[in-house]
Amino acid sequence: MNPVKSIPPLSERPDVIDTPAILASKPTPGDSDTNVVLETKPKTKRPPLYKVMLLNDDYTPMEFVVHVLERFFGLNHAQAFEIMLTVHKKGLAVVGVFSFEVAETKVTQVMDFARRHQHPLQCTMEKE
Ligand code: TYC
Repeated sequence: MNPVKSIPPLSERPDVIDTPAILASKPTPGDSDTNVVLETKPKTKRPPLYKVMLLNDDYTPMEFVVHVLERFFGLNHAQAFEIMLTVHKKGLAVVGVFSFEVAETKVTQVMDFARRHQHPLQCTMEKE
């Protein structure tokens, strides 16, 4: 006799469940739970993003704003000058989009830097 047991097809094996949504639909005697969901949809929601904005005012020197944009937002001089002019003309501009923590850090850094230099420059953030 062949000592190797033949393995039944998966569909005939009570220990193998190939429909993963509900893995415990057959109540075991003595168990009170019946339909226990053991697998759930993977949740991969992206974190929300926040716009960081600079606001115009009549007193902060243009060169100071350009310096802020270079220093805290990694812009080159031409990009920084262009965004500064947009803020100056339009009243505000988005200077970057970041995760909550990074946006909050940028706002704090800019506000502290402006205050230390006694300029009224305002920087805010808003959920995208
Ligand atoms: N309006 C300022 C001035 O004329 C310049 C300025 C630009 C100030 C951008 C703030 O976010 C700002 N000196």
